[in-house]
Amino acid sequence: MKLFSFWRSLATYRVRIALNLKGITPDEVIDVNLPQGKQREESFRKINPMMAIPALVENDGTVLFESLAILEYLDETHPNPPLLPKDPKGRARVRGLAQIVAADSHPLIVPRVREYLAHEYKLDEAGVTKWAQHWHRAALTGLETHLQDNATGKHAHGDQITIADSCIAIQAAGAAFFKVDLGPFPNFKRVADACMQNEAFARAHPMKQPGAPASV
Ligand SMILES: N[C@@H](CCC(=O)N[C@@H](CS)C(=O)NCC(=O)O)C(=O)O
Repeated sequence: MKLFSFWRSLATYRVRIALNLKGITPDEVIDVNLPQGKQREESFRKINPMMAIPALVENDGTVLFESLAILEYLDETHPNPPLLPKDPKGRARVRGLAQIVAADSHPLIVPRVREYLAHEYKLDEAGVTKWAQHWHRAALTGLETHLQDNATGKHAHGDQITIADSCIAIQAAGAAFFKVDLGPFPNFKRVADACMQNEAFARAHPMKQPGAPASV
């Protein structure tokens, strides 16, 4: 198994968490340097035409793309520990929480969007950061309300770790990168902190990856 990764990639962080939880170690982790634009090179486009990481290449050569699809694939092929609840309503809630992060928030702050804002609309660094902070806070506001629900326990859905927790952990890492204060989001912060107590999450953190700087 090969994982295409970059230390700072939040979508890859989601996948690293699931791999660690499932006890899977990729045979190879291939660095795709996003600031250098390696994701746009022809060789990587053949792996993922969307020019984004993560991509996971199975031993038979099957290329898996889109982090949430990869998480569900890993959950189906390595059922223990399960990352989705058994009941349909619980599964829908967990997938919904995950998609607030992966579908509604994260796509607005990825490098290609920030670069487009800077190059096409001439936003300076402060303007791009303001954009990223705005969309972070929008997701955090929604998540905070959802996490006030009785269905939330130690983790996003009850006391078991689910794919929603991997998305909450990456949202918290993104908030730190973009200097978004989590003070107004105490339920979110509590769940994110609970994740970071888990070694699988802590080891997968961007700042623990090869190539990460000492601080951001
Ligand atoms: N929806 C995709 C998002 C993938 C994505 O945008 N990844 C970022 C890194 S976190 C990336 O590779 N960006 C490259 C770019 O924006 O140019 C997923 O969840 O896998």
